[in-house]
Amino acid sequence: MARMRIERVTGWSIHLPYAEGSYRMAGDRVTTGMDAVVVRVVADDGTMGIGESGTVGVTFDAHHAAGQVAGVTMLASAVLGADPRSPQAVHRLMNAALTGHPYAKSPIDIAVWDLAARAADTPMWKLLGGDGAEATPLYRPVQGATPADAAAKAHERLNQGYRRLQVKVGDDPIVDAQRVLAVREAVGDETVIFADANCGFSLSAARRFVRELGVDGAGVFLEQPCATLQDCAHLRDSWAGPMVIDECITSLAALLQAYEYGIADGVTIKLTRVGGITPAATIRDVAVQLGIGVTVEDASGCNLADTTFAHLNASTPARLRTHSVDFDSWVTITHVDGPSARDGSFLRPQTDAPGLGLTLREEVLGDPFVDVSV
Ligand code: 0XW
Ligand code: MG
Repeated sequence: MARMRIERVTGWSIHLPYAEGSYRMAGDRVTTGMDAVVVRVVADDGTMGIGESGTVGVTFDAHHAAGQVAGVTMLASAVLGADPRSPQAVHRLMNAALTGHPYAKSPIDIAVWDLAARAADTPMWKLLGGDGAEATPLYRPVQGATPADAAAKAHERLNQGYRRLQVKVGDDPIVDAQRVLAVREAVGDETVIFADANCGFSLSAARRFVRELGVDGAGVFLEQPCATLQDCAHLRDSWAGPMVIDECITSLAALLQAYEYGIADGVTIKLTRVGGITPAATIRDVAVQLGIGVTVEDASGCNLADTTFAHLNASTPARLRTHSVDFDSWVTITHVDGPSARDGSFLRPQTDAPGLGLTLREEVLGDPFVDVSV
């Protein structure tokens, strides 16, 4: 087989403003948009791949947008000349060039996977081991200062077509519980509710919160109640319901630790947090072997990111595929051409085109911050 090599790497950064103006997580972490980095990798035969990865501000994950730009600039040169048909080999090259900094590796890794799938003339879900272009349910966060606000927002989300809600909690445990109960009352028992504290509760506040929910816990999934796996594990004494770990899933070792503690009923794997598709697929595959429900998503992006989630989740066995996010509905900018990954209340790979099946709108992205070639 003739050798193929990466001949050019280009990177852009873009700010994606929210259509709804702002987004709030526990602890008054308010953002008005998300920052993303978009990478295009081109091989010597002209085959290209694209990837998007970003953050929802510096107070969510250990991820700094300026650091991502610096890291991608450095790694772009490191991967020149590598064969993109082995994304794992390219990822090893990046690890040899730079320790840590998964957020710098992620957009390059995603672009290399897209290129590899295009070179293999296959949609990405197939390269990742999926059974078909299967659908993943969507969820959407619900915020609101008061229980009545939250209930009204929940109705709005249902009207927007979402059937799964992520109610933001993690501040005052009593008010938060009242908000969750108001949403449950408003949407009925059929709607899946995740109560996501985004690490915001101390252990004692989390204990108070679950007590206020009542004996049946309002039928909710509790997402990342406390900041550490240890505190989430201590909460097990007071919470027998399902627990989902998000922010703490930084690596395969973290997944195994969460499993060991008995708190990983579900996990959320964020591509940028772990370093792209290569590590995410390993963590996902181990989670599946352990019988853990899996969400693959990220902290930022538009339709390029959503389409990546659609393919990753489509390649997760249906019985353990949880839900994912459609950032394209959150933001006012689209920097790719191609079909939306959103299909009503689901995400789904939309074409049989190889790779992710999308192309960049360079006129929206503007000038690149890095553009290197051999
Ligand atoms: C809902 N999200 C995907 C959006 C933000 O990036 C954080 C994340 C979450 O689970 O909180
Ligand atoms: Mg979360």
